[in-house]
Amino acid sequence: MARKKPLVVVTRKLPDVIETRMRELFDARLNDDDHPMSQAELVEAVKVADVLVPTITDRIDAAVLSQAGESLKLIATFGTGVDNIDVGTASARGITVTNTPGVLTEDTADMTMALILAVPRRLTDGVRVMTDGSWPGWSPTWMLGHRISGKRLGIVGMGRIGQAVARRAKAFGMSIHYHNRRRVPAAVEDGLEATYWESLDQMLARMDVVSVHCPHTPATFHLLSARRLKLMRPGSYIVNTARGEIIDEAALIRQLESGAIAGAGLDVFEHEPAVNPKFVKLAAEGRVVLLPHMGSATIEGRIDMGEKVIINIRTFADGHRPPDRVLPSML
Ligand code: 8YV
Repeated sequence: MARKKPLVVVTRKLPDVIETRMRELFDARLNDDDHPMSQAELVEAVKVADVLVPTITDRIDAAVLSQAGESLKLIATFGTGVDNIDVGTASARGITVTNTPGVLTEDTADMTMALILAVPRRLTDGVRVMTDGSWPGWSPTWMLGHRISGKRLGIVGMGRIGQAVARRAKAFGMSIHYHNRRRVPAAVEDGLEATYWESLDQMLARMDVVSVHCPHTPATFHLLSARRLKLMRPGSYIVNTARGEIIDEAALIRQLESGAIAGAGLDVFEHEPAVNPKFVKLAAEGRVVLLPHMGSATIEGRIDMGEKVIINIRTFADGHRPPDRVLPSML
């Protein structure tokens, strides 16, 4: 007799090809209208599911997990970051957590590179004059930005995405510097001609562009604090495609408003989907470029993520250790 298919609750709409496969393989409960689930809906989901497939828009905290039914044994999140999940509590309740690392590295690095270029080269200023019809015609001293070639890029968090950004930035002529909990292997450092800074403070004080790529954990919350942002060089830029919570946003706004930091390229925010209106004002002035958390938003990436979720569920359901297990000790 065929084994009972696991009941898999997916909290948001996924690409059609993934949902079709999930329907074939699992007793899949999908979210056809893609509405973000309330905490009450999440509680209902964990009460009945064998597997929960959440995304970044779901807060799977201790309160939700305390309501989980006996059958919930796997949370296979659709995404790499797990800061929206209380992994410690899940693990204590015998619930395995998996994520989707690796498949969104290149897309996120591409978007980071776009932001590294966008602010110094005044991309949105240029787009604006073309769409509002205010282009006065070419002039040698008009719409001048700053060169990025020859500048120092400081990468905060040299994991997969940090390294992918470093490869791109090196090809654009930037010199690569990084701060990480652990120094990366010498072969990686040598290939990137990267300089390791044990002290984040010292690195920040010397960079032209700083780009954030560490995960958001209790240890990295406001890692770029008011004190650290003040260490940044006058005229420098900051880019964040990781998590909004890693930068003290109020302090960043102060530094941008005073002109101490020349500009910022931000894809992520502390209180998503809310965006501080001061950022919007700065964006209208061309001082910052804002994107709506779309670093990994490619159809190819989303399908790869979905396939990883399916592999994790299948492996787990077959009684094996899923490939992308996240342990509390990894955070
Ligand atoms: C995803 C991300 O879009 O994977 C991550 O950690 O930040 C994003 O690129 C999102 O998390 C999907 O849940």
